[in-house]
Amino acid sequence: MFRKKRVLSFILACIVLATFISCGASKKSEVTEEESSDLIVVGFSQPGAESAWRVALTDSVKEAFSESKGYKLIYKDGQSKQDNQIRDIRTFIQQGVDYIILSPIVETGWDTVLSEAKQAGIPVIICDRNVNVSNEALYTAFVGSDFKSQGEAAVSYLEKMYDADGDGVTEDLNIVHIQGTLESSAQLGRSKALAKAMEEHSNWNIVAEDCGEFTKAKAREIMENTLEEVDASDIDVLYCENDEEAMGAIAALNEAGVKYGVGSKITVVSFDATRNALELCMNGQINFVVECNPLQGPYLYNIVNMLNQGKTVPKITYVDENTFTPDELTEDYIQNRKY
Ligand code: GYE
Repeated sequence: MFRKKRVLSFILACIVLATFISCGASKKSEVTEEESSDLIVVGFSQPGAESAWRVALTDSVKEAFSESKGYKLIYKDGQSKQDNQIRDIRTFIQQGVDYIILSPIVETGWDTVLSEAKQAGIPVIICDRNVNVSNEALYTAFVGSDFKSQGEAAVSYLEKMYDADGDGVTEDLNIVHIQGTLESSAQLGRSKALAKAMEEHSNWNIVAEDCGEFTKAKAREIMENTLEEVDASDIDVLYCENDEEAMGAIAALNEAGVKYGVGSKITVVSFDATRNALELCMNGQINFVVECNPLQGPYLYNIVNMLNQGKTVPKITYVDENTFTPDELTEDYIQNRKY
């Protein structure tokens, strides 16, 4: 009887202890996730996963803020909606993260949520695309690309290519323009450069213009529709605002049996310089690719690290970027590329 009682109280004690441990454990994991631990917590809000480029950006940021370096990264995908990104930032604020990294889907509409982060004392670093806010003090720093320069690089390639005698007067050009997500910095900058060139060259014409959302599927659809309305033999240039769009448009041209690229009438230009697009460029299917560097993790890491040490950080950091023509590319280079 006595033994039975002792066994019973031992079992009871075990249950109490197990409950205590499990409660403690779940509480602890909540705290490490949301508030404190030795790790510095960074919330990263991405607009989506629409392109290989964006996947490369996500991987680069995850790699930079690893636990082995003392960071905990909380990653959120906004599923291509600004409202979701705003909700994700509010969640980060509630969780009391130490830093927020925001890659904004579009430029405007961030004032309120950025003010909330500022009030909570959480530094926000904008990455990839930029924001257009009433007060620049709403964010700490920007790391990303100069999209207008990227557009200008594409335009100046076209200007040189179609001005064989170098007198500044180019041939007449009919351009198909497939835009990226409207109102995103990447679209605005790349479109702005083309629009400026249109003003300068009265013989440049846009024969079709539509938004491909930076996706292959949408761009393919746009190109298919364009080929129904415009005679392929009238098209000189295909200006795609990212590689996915170039690949989608090329798929439509292939399907329709239309020739393009080096040695053909249609010149294709694209932005990003992902491995697949560079492969197409090396084979002459894309004439010119403007690089957009998604390997921004190390740049962001430096900024956060400096802030941790109480140092002042530069307000704007542009990442290193390049341009490519087929003759500059080798299989080795492409295969060793990170994205
Ligand atoms: O060009 C495109 C991506 O914002 C720079 O977004 C980025 C753009 C990039 O989906 O592929």
